[in-house]
Amino acid sequence: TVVLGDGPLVDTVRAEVAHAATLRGGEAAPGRLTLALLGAVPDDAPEPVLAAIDAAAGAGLGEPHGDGLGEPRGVGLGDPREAAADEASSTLGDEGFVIVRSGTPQGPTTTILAGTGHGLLHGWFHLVREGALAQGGPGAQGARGPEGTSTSTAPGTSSHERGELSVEVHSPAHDLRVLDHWDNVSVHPVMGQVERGYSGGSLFYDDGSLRPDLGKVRQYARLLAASGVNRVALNNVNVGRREAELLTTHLDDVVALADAFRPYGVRVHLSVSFASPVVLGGLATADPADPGVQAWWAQAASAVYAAVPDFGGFVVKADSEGQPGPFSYGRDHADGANMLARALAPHGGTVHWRAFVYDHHQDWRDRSTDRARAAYDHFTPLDGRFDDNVVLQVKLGPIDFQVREPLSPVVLAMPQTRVAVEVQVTQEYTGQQKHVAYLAPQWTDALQARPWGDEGPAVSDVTSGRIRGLDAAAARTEAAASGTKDSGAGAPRTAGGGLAAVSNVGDDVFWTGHPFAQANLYAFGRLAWDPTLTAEQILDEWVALTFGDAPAELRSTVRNLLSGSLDVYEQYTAPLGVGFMVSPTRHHYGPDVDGYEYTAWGTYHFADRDGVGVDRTRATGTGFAGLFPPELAQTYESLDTCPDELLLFLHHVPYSHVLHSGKTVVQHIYDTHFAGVERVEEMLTAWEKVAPLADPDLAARVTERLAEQHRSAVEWRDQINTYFFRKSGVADERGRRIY
Ligand code: BDP
Repeated sequence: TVVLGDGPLVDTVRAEVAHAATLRGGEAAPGRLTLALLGAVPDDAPEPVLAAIDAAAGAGLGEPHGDGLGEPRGVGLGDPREAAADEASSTLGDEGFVIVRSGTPQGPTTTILAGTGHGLLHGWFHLVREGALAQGGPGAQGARGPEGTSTSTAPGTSSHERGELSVEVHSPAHDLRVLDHWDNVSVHPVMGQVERGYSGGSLFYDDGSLRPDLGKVRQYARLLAASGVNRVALNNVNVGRREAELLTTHLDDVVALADAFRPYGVRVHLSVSFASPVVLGGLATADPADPGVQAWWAQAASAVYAAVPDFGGFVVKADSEGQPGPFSYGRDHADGANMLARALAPHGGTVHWRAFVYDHHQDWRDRSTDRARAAYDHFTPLDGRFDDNVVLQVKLGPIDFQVREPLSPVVLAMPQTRVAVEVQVTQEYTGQQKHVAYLAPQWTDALQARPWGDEGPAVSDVTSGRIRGLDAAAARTEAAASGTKDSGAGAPRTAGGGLAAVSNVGDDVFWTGHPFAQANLYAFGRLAWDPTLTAEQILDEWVALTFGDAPAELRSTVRNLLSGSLDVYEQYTAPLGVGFMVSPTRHHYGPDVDGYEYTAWGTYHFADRDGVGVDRTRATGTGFAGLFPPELAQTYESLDTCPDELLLFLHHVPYSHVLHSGKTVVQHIYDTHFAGVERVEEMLTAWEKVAPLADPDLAARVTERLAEQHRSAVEWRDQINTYFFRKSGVADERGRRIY
C-alpha cells in the first residue's frame, strides 16, 4: 500500500493504513493499493493511477457524461495532466474520492484518489467497510466479496465499467452531517451531565470542567469519521451559564476539543445562548436590531475564528422551552438568525437555527391550539428571509421524536430556505438504550419518501439541496413531462441544510450504553453521507464491522435482534401514532398513559369512554393535515386513506373504528401489546443461545438490558391494555387476561 501526498489528514490516512497492517486480515483491498492526493501523483505513476485521474475528471457527479471515463489523456489544450487533475478535484469536492480497480498481470490493483486528505480518508474507510463485508458479513456463509455488495445510486455516487477498469466516484449527499451533543459542562441539577444521555458521563466534560485527557475524544473522532459524520456541536442546546462561556472565557476548551477532532476532519460547532450579549457581555439588551448587540456578536465570532480557524458555527434553540430569543424584543426568527449569520459570514460559519419552537404553557383545554403545527406557523411565513449561511434545523416529526409521527410539514414548505432534518439518535423516547431499537428504518422511510407523489423528489432531495429553490410541484410536472422519475436528480445542487442528530454517545465502555445502540450512530452517519442506502444494508455493514471476527451464528442473531426491533418497540408502547403516554417523572422512560394529558405541554391523546386520538383534520380538527402537499394532505385528511400507523396522530375515532387491517382500534391495541411482549421473549431466547459466543462483558451488558426491556415491555403492555379496557369497556375478543 502506498500513500502519496502531504498534510494533516493524509498523515491520518498513513496512520490508519499502518494500523490496519497490524490487524488480522491486514490489507483493506487485495493486491496493490495506492491512495493519493491528485496533486501528488507523479508523472511516471503506474497506468491505473493515471487512468484514475482521467476517470475522476470525466465522471461529473450526478450527470456523468459519456461512459464516465472522460476523454483520453492527451486530448485538449495546455498541460492535460494538470487540467485533468483540476477537473477531477472540482468533481470530487472537499470530501469526495474516486476508486479505480483494475486487473494487471501482476494482480489486482486498487487506486483511490481525492482532491483533499479528507476525501482520501473517506476513501480508506470505504475500503475498510467493503473488506469487512467481504470477510465477516452477517450472512451465515460469511463471505460476500466487494463484487457482491450492492452499488448505491446515491446522488453523489456514480460507477462505470470499461474494459478492465471499474470506476466509482463517491461524494456525500449532504455537506453538513452534524451530531449535536446535549452535553452540559456543569452537571445540571435535573438533567445531569448529559441531557437525555444514556451512556454514562460526557466524553468532553466532567463536573464543571473539560476532561484533562481527551484521548477518548480522539478515538471518537475516528469513529465519527468512519461513519460519515463531519461536524460536532459541543454543548447542549439548553445553554446554561458555564456552557455559554465556551464562547468567551472558556474558549480554550473549544480549542482543545477542536484539536482532538481535527485529525479526522470533524469540525466543531457551539450551541450559543441568544442572551449572550447580556449574560456574558454585560449589555442591557440582546435585541438583534441593536448595533451594539451586532458588534458584540461580530467580535465574539472573530475571537472564536482566531482561536479555531475551522470552527463550524452556532446552533441555536431560541424562544423554546424557556430559552431566550428574538421574540422578547419584538423581532422574528429571521431577524435573530440573520444577525448571528452576519457575524459568522466573514469567517465562513453557519447558523443552525432550530425550528423546535412552541408554547409549552398552552392551555390543555383549548383544543384549537396544536403543538404539531406550531413550527409551521412560526417559520413558513419567513421563507426567503434567511441568509445563505442559515440552516433551519427541523425535527423529523412535528411533535417530538416519538416512535411514530408523520414528517414535519415544515421540511416540505420552505423552498427558499436551507432545511436540515434533525433526528434523535439518543433514544429518549425509544427505550433510552435499555431497549433494542434500531432506528434507521424510521429515518430511511422519512428521507426516501416522495411527498409530492411517486414521480416527485424525495425528502432527501430537500435536505441535500437538490430541489432547494425549485417549486416542488413544478419539479414534479417537469419530471413527468420528461419521463424521468427523480426530478431532483437533474436539478443543480445548491447548498442544502444537511442532516443533524442528537448524539447517543457518552463515556460508557461501549460508547452507547446498550452495545447495539452503536448501530444507530453508525446508521445516522451513513445516511447523512448517502440517504439512499437501505436500513438493512447499513445493518449488514455495522454487523460486519463490529462482529466481523465472531461466529456466523452470533452475527446473524445480532442482525435479527436489531432488524425489526423498532416495530417491536412500537407494538408495546403508545399505539397508532398517538405518541407520548410516557412517564414525566421517570424522564420519558416507561408508561404513564395520562402523564401529560392534563398539562401544558401540548401532547395529548384525548382518550375518553368513546374513543381516542387527536383530530388534526382540516374539516373538523386543528387543520394540521392540510399543511402537507395536496395529495398527502388528502391522504391524511380522509379516514379511508389515512395509514393505520398514523391514525391517532391525525384523527379522533371510536374504539370500534375498523382499521385497514380489518381489526378494531381497541382490538389492535390489545393484539399488538401482547405480540410486542412475545417478540421480546423471542429476542431473549435467541440471545441466550448465542451469548456464550460473545465477549463476556458485552454478553453480560446485553443480557442485563434485554431483561430490563422485557420487564418494561410487560409494564407497558399491562398499563396500556388495562387503560383502554377500562375506558372502553370492550373485552379482548381472544379472552386474554387484562389486569
Ligand atoms: C425534548 C427533550 C428536551 C430537549 C428538547 C429539545 O425532552 O430535553 O431540550 O427536546 O429538542 O425532546 O430542545
